[in-house]
Amino acid sequence: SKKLPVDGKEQIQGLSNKSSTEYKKNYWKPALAEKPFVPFVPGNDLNPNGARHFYELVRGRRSIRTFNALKKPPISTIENCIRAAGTAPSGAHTEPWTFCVVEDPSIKSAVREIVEHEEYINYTKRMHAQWVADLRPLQTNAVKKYITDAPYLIIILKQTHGTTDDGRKKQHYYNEISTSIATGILLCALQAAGLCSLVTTPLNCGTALRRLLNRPDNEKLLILLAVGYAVKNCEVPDLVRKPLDDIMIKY
Ligand code: IYR
Repeated sequence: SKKLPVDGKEQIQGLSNKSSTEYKKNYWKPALAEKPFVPFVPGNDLNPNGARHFYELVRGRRSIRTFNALKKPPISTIENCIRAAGTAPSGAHTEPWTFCVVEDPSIKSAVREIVEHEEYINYTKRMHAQWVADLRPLQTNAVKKYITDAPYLIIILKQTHGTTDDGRKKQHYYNEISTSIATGILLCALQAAGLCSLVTTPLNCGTALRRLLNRPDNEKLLILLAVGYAVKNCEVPDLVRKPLDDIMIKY
């Protein structure tokens, strides 16, 4: 149904006695290698308590805003959590994510400066009064001490496109959904490792953070995660989660 580009017609001259389906198959090369399937190896098929244990683990996750600046988890733990995130499913297996792990204090300070500058404008001008009111129970504001206190920042970028091995533009389908799923897995892995996190989506900071981190412009800021341990007397909002009956509908 799709027309071949003009230069594509030239490339398939030699195939002109074959069917048009055959032309297209030869012109529209997939970004992934076309290889024979391999046997599926089931991961964890005999664990009747697995889901309950997993729920017990993840229900303890809370976003915290006061990090212990003196207690730093090993980088190997962060690496394993990001390995876990990298197992996420993605559109056409494009793996359209980049996880920038920042521990350098001077880069953290620069991130904080960018975010606090924009958040001040967000809170005072860009966000609707209703939005600001809705955040009051969470006691957030434009001061972002957690950015310099947290031992690690994981700045998660979605790649809007990539490059194939032979130098063509590679489409990254559903890059935002794919990267968000990977982030969900990352949050679970951090929880499993006993670490605390804060998910933030700094409004209007994308370009400045991308430039600070020297990333190309096909990579767009999705989420800034602060990661580490809570301070000793850390407090969190008294939130209640929806019960199962409110989130699950059986048919
Ligand atoms: N990005 C701002 C505001 C903010 C927005 C939402 I929605 C939150 O759940 C929390 C904060 C900030 O980080 O303060």
